[in-house]
Amino acid sequence: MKRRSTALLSLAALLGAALTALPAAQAGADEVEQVRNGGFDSTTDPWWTSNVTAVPADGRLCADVPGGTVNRWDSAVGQDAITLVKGSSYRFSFDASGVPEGHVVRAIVGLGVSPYDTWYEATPVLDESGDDAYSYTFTSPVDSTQGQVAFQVGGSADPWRFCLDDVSLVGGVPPEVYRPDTGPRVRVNQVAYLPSGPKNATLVTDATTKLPWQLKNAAGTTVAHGWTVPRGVDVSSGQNVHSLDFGAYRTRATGLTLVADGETSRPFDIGTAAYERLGLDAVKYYYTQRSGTAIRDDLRPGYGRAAGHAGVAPNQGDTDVPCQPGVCDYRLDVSGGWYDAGDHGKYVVNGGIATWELLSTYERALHTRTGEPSRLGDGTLGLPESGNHVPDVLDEARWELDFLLKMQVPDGQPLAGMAHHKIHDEQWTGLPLLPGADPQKRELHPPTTTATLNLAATAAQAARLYRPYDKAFAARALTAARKAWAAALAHPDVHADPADGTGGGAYNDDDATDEFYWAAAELYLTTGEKRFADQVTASPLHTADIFVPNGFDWSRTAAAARLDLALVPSRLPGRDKVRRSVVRGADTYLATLTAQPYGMPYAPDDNRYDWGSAHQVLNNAVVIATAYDLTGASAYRDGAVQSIDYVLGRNALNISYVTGYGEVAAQRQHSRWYAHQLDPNLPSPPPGTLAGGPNSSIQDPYAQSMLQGCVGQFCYIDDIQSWSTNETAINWNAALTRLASFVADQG
Ligand code: 9MR
Repeated sequence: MKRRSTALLSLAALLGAALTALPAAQAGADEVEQVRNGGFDSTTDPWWTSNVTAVPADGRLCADVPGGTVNRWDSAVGQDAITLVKGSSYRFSFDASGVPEGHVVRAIVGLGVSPYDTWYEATPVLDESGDDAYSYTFTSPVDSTQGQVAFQVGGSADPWRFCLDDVSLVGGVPPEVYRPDTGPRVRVNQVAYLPSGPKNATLVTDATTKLPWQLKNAAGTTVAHGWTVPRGVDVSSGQNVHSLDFGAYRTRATGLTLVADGETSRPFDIGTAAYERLGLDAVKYYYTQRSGTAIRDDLRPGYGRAAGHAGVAPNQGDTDVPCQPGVCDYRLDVSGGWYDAGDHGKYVVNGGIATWELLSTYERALHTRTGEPSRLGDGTLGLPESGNHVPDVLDEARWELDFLLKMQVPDGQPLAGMAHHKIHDEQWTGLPLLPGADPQKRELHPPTTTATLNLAATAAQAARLYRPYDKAFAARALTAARKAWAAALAHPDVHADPADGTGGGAYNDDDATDEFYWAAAELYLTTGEKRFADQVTASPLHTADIFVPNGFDWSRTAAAARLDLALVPSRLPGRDKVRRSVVRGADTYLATLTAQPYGMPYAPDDNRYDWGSAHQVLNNAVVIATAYDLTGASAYRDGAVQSIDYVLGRNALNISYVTGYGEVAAQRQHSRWYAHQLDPNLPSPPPGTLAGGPNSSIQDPYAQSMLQGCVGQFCYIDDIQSWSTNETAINWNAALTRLASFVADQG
């Protein structure tokens, strides 16, 4: 505590004395200070310092922080042996200043021993005054006596002075109730409705009988009106809602609003331009996810960065990577590919489904009446390869395909032909951390059957799509696919360890039946060989109802096979039945959409929103869109187009889950390099980045502290710490790519 505040100190001491004399209930008996000597009055014990020089400074702790460090945790001040009680709420507060101003401190409460979990963190930007008090409330996700309060101050090029005072962590405080700001109760697609498409909105209201609505142009003049339809209590949100349909209005305009029940919606357009942009932005996302190459600032202003994991220190890889101890005794060059998400890991299973969905966006365009392959043609995405006479979407997918091929176990080694499941850091790293600055050791994890079949499926699909542009690559891909297929047949049950989740995600999946079906389908569609047709028709999944409420994703891949068998021309016996099965799946999703007052084709069992639910909504819509491609029936086109409304703002939180699209959009996705929320010098995610979206399991501590007891759609928070509700990921943007491309084609 600073000396100049002695008056305050004695008052506090007096109050403290008085409080102890009060009955427990009045005093807040459970409010207990966990920090020792947070006032630094005569000593800085028991605080420790790491790579800073502590200087006594008038009743505060000041620290000279050296310049030239990379990570926040490279310099720090902290205190260990903090006790925390799971489910208890804590107020974490301190005074802090920085000279020169503008530096940030990462203030954390976490585990004081390896693996140094972070349970709560805040990153304020400091000014010079030192009078700024910071205070936060959070709920502890754990019981621990090995907690730590620390102030990480590294990562600055230049030296600076950090001062700290009145550090406090008080347990037993009332929990802070988080109430999201959901804005006006009229919920719309905040971006655009297609002129000839469906136009629906949702009104949150206590009213149980119909209400009038007006559609207003930018000047405030009513251009259409009608009545809402009461829908009762919506299960996905717990709200009483009405829906309303203004599809009869078809005039292009910007800045429209809907008014009902005294509320005015956020503005939106009627037009097609936004979808042409979104169809491109969703794919442009992949360039800035690239590993192994410098990102050019001229191509993505504000996103230029040094190459990550290109064999240059402090990176340890990815050009020469060993296996985890005991897994293999060779090393592989697995450079390139895309970073999976907000981490620096690269996973064959997730890379596989993401690559498939990008390639299938292009392939769909080749074979359907509304498809326009030129939309993603050469020169459309602003890539280093633009101008090479290859469609840009194929150039982008190639970046990942080359990496996937490198993950195959070389000839002559045990399990030759299989694919390593993943490669990532030995330990989890903190945020922010640019890819080129990651100092962790990189390791290959054991080969698995599912990874091997992801490689077989995508390499086989690549063989047919790249043949017109690069015959040698197409041939190499097909050879690798055949080899992977044979290796998977020989090792059909080698699965990822669910406990292998340190330093990267586990992506465990102990059923490869769907991956076998998918790989057989891609190999058949490319080669036409009977043995693959037989494998397809013999799969138990070929006739199963695979269009389940949660939809398809990296772990449930049978739909990738079924959609391709339905769309890509072939002589498969019984192909009509395959096509009809997709239409039946679409009927189920359409029925869900119709029953949902928010109009999305997603109603998970028990209202348990899945990890990445925003992309599940989109993937279910992809099935509906495919039914339109197969039948030409407008109900499917309208259903698929309407589904995007939910993702762009027609939802309980009134938020667009796509960065840069909509008046209020997600913008703080969990990422180590789009970490603007933690470091003002870093960018936010690029426009067109999909957030994971509501996740009922709220696995991360931040979501747990804010969203306890959340209902369905409310299990989401736009904060960089919430990796279970708000990450960005290559498979999720692939779903956005495919649906946005379909919607653009319907303009
Ligand atoms: O999206 C994945 C989800 O389905 C899994 O349940 C979860 C746990 O394995 O992992 C999610 O994927 C994350 C991956 O493990 C690591 N990179 C970030 C991914 C998105 O959050």
